[in-house]
Amino acid sequence: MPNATVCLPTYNEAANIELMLRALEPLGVNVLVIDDNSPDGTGAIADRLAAELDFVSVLHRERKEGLGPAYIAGFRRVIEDGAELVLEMDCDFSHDPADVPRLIAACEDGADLALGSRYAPGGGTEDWGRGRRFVSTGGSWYARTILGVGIRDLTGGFKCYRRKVLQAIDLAAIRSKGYAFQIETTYRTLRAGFSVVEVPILFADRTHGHSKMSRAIVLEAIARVPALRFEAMTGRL
Ligand SMILES: Nc1nc2c(ncn2[C@@H]2O[C@H](COP(=O)(O)OP(=O)(O)OP(=O)(O)O)[C@@H](O)[C@H]2O)c(=O)[nH]1
Ligand SMILES: [Mg+2]
Repeated sequence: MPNATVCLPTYNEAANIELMLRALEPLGVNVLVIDDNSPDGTGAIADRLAAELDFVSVLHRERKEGLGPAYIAGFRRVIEDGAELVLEMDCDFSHDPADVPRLIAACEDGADLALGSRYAPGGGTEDWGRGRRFVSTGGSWYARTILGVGIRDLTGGFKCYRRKVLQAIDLAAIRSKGYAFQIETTYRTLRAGFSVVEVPILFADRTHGHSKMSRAIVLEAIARVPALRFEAMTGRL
């Protein structure tokens, strides 16, 4: 088993954090919880669990700035601590902890970035209405077409990177905060010449807590995609 660390960003996940850490425990991974001072006390629960469980540590940040800055802070920490594989995962059980070993295996089989994919053959989403399915598949189609890449699930946030990828892409240059962060990191990985492999996953809806998705996050992604393409065309990315 390689040295693999799951970065787990949390904002108001008090109902999920303990269940998630217990579910990850048997997998042999390290976990870094990145909590943005959640008002519901998620950070304190994570601290209590970190004191009990060797594989858990916690990075506390002062305020909520979106997923992107939280992940970048987490990536820096786990790279410094020597992780060979770095995973991204939501703490709301939309991403099944049981799929973590499949993402790790894809990297061990040669992928530089393994992407949990809802839209690769064999993947899917659970009980989504037509509206939501349209927004999500439409969003991936929009990004794939404008960026000119073959990846089907560009907005997904269940990923496993080899260490060298995060060392090669310019983390300090990433400005995206919401879904756009997922698109941008995968695009930068492809542009840097690394191999990206989609691993089919079933995406479940959260049962506890609330989504942090907002209109601003969607608008950011719509605007960032052509901006990324432009930066690539003008040699800045
Ligand atoms: N540290 C930190 N974590 C965040 C922030 N925003 C969201 N998260 C976490 O990121 C993960 C994904 O966020 P969700 O609220 O599920 O948003 P989503 O998955 O994009 O939206 P849904 O599909 O509706 O669930 C969860 O673990 C959140 O707690 C943030 O600003 N800071
Ligand atoms: Mg979610």
